[in-house]
Amino acid sequence: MLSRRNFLTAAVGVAAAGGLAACAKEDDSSTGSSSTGGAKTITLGFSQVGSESGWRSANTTSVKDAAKEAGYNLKFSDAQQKQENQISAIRNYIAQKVDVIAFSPVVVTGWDAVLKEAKAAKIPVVLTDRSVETSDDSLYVTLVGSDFTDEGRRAAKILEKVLTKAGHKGAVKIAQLEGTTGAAPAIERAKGFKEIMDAEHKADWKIVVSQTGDFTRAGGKQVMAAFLQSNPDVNVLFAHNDDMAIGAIQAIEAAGKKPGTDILIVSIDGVKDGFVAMSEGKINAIVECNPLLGPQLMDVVKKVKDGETVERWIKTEESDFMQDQAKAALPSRKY
Ligand code: GZL
Repeated sequence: MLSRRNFLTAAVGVAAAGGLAACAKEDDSSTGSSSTGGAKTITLGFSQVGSESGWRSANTTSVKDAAKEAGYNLKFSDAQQKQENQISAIRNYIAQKVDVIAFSPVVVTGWDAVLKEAKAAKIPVVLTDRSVETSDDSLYVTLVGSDFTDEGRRAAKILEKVLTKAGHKGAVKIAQLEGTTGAAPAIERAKGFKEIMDAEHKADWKIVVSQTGDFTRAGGKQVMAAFLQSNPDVNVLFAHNDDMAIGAIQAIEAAGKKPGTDILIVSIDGVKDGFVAMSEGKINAIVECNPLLGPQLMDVVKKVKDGETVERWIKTEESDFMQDQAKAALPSRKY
């Protein structure tokens, strides 16, 4: 039984969190029904980064569909790419005493305080998609998501194939469109790409300009236009996601250049519009980053709720695609 003071604190907490989180978009897609034959329905609190890209939209759909399929009571919030909205959403879920909290952290730092609150409330936390830096490994149970450093390595390796196929001669002058500043995929994709470049192409590859486009089409277009002004001799674009690459294509064409020919483009994600751009010859290769994490996440949530041991990192399966594979692959793409 809550004492009056505790009750008020909790009530204030919920009101405050609710008020703060009002800036975020919330929906409570409770399914009500239990899929476990009478056992208590699992309530999952999920804080999503935002809706910045085609990848994110596909990820959100996968999470919501999988929660419905599993018969979970899903509380979902869209943080609009603001960490403060994610923190208030997590506080909201703590106040509501959900069974498990899952979230895709918009950036890697700044989570210890709120994760300690979840730990104190004995609510397990599962990371999905992106990881965090934390001083205490016990603050989350597992990460369900991709190896972004390996995606960066794969991007460099497939660029080698693209350059060979294009018969490229001479210096490789790379523009890099980085993801959201401070986000795990941005940090790690850049790191993996640089690892291969430094080890195998020190003499002829150079990243001549690099800036964040925040994973959005508008960001990619705006920053690429600036790149073309400052570095007109750029002949390769490495984009951390398809949405920025698609925005950059608009800027490249506006500058009277041919994307995929004058400027070779390697991107990451593998959303449908990325495959369409490849089939049109405007993107040369894509490293897949699978957003369909919902089923794996719901499986882990049940195990965590039941106190089972789970792996610390549950990685997703992914492939890589060259331009000439795009047309054949398009009909079977799921996102
Ligand atoms: C990667 C994910 C990234 C995608 C972007 O797992 O976090 O965020 O690559 C998305 O498209 O915005």
